[in-house]
Amino acid sequence: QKNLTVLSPEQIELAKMLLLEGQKHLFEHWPEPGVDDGKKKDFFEQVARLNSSYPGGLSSYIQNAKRLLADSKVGKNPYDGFTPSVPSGQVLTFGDADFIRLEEAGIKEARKSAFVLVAGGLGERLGYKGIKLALPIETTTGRCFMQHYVESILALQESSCRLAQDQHQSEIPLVIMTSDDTHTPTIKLLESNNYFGMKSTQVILLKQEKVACLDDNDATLALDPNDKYKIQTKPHGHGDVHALLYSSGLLNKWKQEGIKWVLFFQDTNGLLFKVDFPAIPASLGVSVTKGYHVNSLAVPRKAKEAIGGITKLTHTDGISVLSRRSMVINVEYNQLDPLLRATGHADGDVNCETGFSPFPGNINQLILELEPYIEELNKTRGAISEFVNPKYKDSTKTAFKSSTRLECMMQDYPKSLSPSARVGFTVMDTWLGYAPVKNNPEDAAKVPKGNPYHSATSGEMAIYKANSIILKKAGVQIADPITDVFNGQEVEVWPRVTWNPKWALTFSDVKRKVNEACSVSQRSTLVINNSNVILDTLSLDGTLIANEVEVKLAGAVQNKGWVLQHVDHKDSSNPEEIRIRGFKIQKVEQLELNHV
Ligand code: GDU
Repeated sequence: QKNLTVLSPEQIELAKMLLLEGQKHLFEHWPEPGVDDGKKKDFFEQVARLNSSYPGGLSSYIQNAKRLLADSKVGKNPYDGFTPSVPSGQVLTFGDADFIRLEEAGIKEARKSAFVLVAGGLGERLGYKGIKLALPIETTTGRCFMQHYVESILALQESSCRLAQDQHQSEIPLVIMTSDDTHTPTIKLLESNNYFGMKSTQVILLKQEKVACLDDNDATLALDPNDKYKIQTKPHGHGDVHALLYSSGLLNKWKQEGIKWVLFFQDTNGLLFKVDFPAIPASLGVSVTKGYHVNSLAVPRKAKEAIGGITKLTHTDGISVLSRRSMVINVEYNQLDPLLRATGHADGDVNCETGFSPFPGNINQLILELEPYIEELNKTRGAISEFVNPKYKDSTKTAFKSSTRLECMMQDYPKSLSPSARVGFTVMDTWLGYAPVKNNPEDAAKVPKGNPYHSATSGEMAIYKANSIILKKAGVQIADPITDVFNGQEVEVWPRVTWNPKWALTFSDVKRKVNEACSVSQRSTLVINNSNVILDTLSLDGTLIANEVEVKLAGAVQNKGWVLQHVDHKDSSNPEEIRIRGFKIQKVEQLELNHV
């Protein structure tokens, strides 16, 4: 009470709210007024931040926490009463007539889209200290994920405006959601590289706040063990992106500017724009032609692979916490297997005759139609269905091993939609796969044989594989891959083919620039850095880097090339970004075409 005198009227309101919510322990230890007054003000500044960054404020957070903790204590399953089944969605077959049609529809529409990259996670699992956006997507060119994403969006913008004969040269906005862990290094990466060619005004950073930690089932807010004037906080998850977009006012601004689609993606999916053209233009084409309000991109998924499964959930009586009788939604990988076992599938999540789980894998690339998205957020303020995952001390479930917090995921957005919402998904070809960079070498090496490693090694090899297969589909003779083991992971090594998004964004672009009379040997490296490079009668056995603006690559090119050298991930003489992939490229000899 006495301490109230040092607080502003707003802070007094917050103090009253905390008392009402049973949080008086937060102040009980406070000394007399005059002692630590500055720290007390800092404490309330933090409370104000926690209050304003959560839809409904801190009191809603505490009430939601109490409810979810009570459910967790009694072991309530959020999917109780739901029966899972395999949903049907649009399957894309790379390069067929339907695919080309969708791709074109998507490219045209792309200039009316905004991209949102969630990049607030530090990626502790990867064992890399920096931000993941700064990691090389592949080490042949060393281009980082951020550069790749920005250049791809710029190339898409250019193609889209050209195809639609857009005189206004629309700019595709790029929003990046950061967190306290990633905000400053993300700005530094962008600024020190001149935003990789994008206008700085085209990039918008929204920082997510962490949420308060909880000490017990009564949702007692946890104090920071090192600072008794601070509430302990932890990340709330990528679901925050919806509330941040809502509160930023960007959605209405975009609507006025004629934007129709919002595309969400994650920090390390190298295949997303690089090669899996299906992922962006063709899936956008699916949204356009099918009129999907929500379109999730999916890939064939190995049973138990650490990506969520797209599942149709049907409720037996129509009354459910998810408020809908049936819905197509992501079921997280750790929940899918138990859900299947509990509903009569004795073996749980297993591969079917295709060699994959019948439940397609969610890659968390979502395409939302802007207008219905705004309507929904006007109702929910961006609040997303949450969950809590406390680690209990014992089976009485009365105490936690360490503090916990509520979490949310961006792909849970459809859970609050009405049954009339058009929610669909698009599955890509098997050969493209999905290659995020999430696991450190030791964990990746433990992944069951045949399942994807999700490591820096597999992420880089996937790029070469996909690029090689695309050239092959366009008619180039590409040598078969060899198998090699890096950091204990057996991978296919294809020719190291990379290109800048300016060179080709769609399969039609590739076909236009490739003549069938070309060949590339397995030990080769081919880097295409410019838009007017034509693969004419090239026969490559070595390394060729085409930087030239306009060149026809013809005839035989042979040299000692670039060689992959094994690196042990424990060998600290190499930088971390090399060690996590288990190889480095020894540049022995190459032909480089540089003249303009
Ligand atoms: N992220 C944030 N804020 C957070 C947590 C994460 O922005 O508080 C970002 C990360 O930077 C990353 C993305 O969200 O870009 C995804 O984070 P993780 O890689 O840690 O996600 P998970 O592997 O736990 O799982 C997610 C989905 C799964 C599946 C999988 C595919 O939840 O359903 O789609 O990605 O890679």
